[in-house]
Amino acid sequence: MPNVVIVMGSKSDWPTMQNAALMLEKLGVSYTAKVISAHRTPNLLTDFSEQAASQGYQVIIGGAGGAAHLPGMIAAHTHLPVFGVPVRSSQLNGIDSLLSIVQMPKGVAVGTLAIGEAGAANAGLLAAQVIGLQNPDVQQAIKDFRAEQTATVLAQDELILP
Ligand code: RP5
Repeated sequence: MPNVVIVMGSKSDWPTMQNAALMLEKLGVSYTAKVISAHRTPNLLTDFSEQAASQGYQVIIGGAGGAAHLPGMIAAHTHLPVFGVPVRSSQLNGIDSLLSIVQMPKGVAVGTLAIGEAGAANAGLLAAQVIGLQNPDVQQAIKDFRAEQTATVLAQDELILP
């Protein structure tokens, strides 16, 4: 069973959520992705969330847009860590998604990321960091990725300065 499961409310969320998948791939973390809607398939959402831990998943990434209850509802049904990604919506540009996900009442936690692609990529990174606690290969891949990122920025500086 993959370590991480990416859940999204609609197939239309995939262009955003694939950034989480790409990050997990880069860091060598096994994952799967599913479309489950909090509003349109509520019973499936409950079943999935209740069984996620016994299925062997270790981290859940939930992405949704608009009235984005998905990550919070998943978190309500599982003790696994849940990271929420606000998907940019057409009406309110993702502010609605962000506020829906971030304002969890005390007692049920969702780690909320930034709106859109950066948030999805960072959700993948955070999920990998959790998996990396028990997996030295993933931990090393994260260190390599960070070093690569640092080198890229330093190289940009050299290009600009005389
Ligand atoms: C949410 O509604 C989904 O997460 C998606 O971001 C949004 C729009 O869904 P579609 O109408 O594109 O299926 O539940």
